[in-house]
Amino acid sequence: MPIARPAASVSLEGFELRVLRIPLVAPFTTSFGTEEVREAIVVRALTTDGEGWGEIVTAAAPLYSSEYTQGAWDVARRFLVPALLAQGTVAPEEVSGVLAPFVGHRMAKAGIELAVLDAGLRAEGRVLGEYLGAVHDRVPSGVSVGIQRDPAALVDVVGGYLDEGYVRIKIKIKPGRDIAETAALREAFGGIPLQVDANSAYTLADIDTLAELDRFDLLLIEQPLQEDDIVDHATLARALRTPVCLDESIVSRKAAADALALAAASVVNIKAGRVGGYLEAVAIHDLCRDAAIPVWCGGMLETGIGRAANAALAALPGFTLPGDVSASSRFYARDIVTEPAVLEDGHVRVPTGHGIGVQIDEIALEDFTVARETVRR
Ligand code: SMG
Ligand code: MG
Repeated sequence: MPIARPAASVSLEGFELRVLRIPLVAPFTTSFGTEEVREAIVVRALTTDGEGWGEIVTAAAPLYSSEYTQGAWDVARRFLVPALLAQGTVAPEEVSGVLAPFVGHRMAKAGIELAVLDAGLRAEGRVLGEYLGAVHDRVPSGVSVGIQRDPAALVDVVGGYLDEGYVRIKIKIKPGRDIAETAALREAFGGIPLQVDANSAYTLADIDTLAELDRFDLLLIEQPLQEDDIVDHATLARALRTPVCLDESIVSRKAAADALALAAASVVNIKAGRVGGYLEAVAIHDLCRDAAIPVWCGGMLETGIGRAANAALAALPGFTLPGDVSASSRFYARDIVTEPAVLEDGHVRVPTGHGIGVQIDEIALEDFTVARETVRR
C-alpha cells in the first residue's frame, strides 16, 4: 500500500553532517574485504519545529557499491543539501523529487530523506512504522555472518548466534569458501533456516559450483553475480533449485520491476539506503507484494538510527522472510542511541516513539565523530 497519510512539511534551517567511525565488536569479512570499523554519516535536519535524524550507509571504500563515505559527504554538502535548503519548506515525500536531478548517490539521498522524514513525523507526533504501513510490533531477526578462518570456526560463531536466539543464519561466501562452509553448518545444525550471500563474487562460469549448493536446501542465494548482470542472473536462476535473491542489483523500483520481468530473482532483499530511501523501499515492497515475490529487509551495519528505521520497514506485510535486522550488539559494543535494539525471543521490537522512535546518545555521537559540517540556509 502506498503511504496512506503524508507527513508534515518542514521548514528547513540547515543540515548537520557528521562522519562517524565506530569500532565493530569483531571484524566482518565478505567476498570483497574485511571491515573492522564502521564508517557512516549521520545527518541531523535542523527545522523550525525541531530536529530529525538520518544515516547514510556508505562504507569507507566503494566495494559493496560505487558509493563511499567521502563521495557521499561531498555530494551531500555540495549538491543535495543546498538543493533542499533552496526549497525552504519541503514535505518528506517531496525530497526524492527535489534530489532526482542528481544522478545516482542513492545512499546519500536516503540518509537525507530519512532526516527530513524523522523531523516531519516527530513534529506531528507520529511514528515511522505506522507511517510506512507496519503491521507487526516486532520482527524476526536474522544474522549475517562473515567469512571465518575455516569451517570449524564458522560453526563456532554460528552456534553462538543460534544460542542467542537468531531465527535465521546468513553466511557470506566466495569462490573456494562456499561448499565446505555450507556443508559444515548443515552437519552441525541440521535444518536451520540458512541462506548464503556472495556479494557478486561469481560469474556464470561458476554455475556448477553454485548448483552444488542445491543439495543444502537453502532459503536462497543472494547476489551471486555482478550488479548489472540481470540477464545472467535469470540464466542462473533457471539452472538452480536454490531461489536466487537480488541485493546489489535492485537499486530502484524500476530495477526491481525489470528483474522480476526477466525472472532474474524469486526473492528480493530491500535496503532503503541502496534504493534511495524508505519511500522507494516501500514502493519496491508494494510491487513485489503485487507480484507475489517475498522480500526481506537487508542491513548495512546501521547504527541505532538506521536500525530503528529498518525494524519499522521490516514490519510491513510483504516482508515474509526474516531480515538482517539484528540486535545492535551484533556489531557494536556501544551505539549512538539511548536504547539500542536488543534481541527478545529471536525478534527485534519496532520502535513506538515519535519519528524513527529512538533518541540520540549525544555523548556517544560526539565520541565517534571524526568530521562535521553544518550547512545553513
Ligand atoms: O547490517 O546485518 C547487517 C549486515 C548485513 O550482510 C549484510 N550486509 O550484502 O547484504 C549485504 C551486506 C552489505 C554490507 S557488507 C559490508
Ligand atoms: Mg547482500
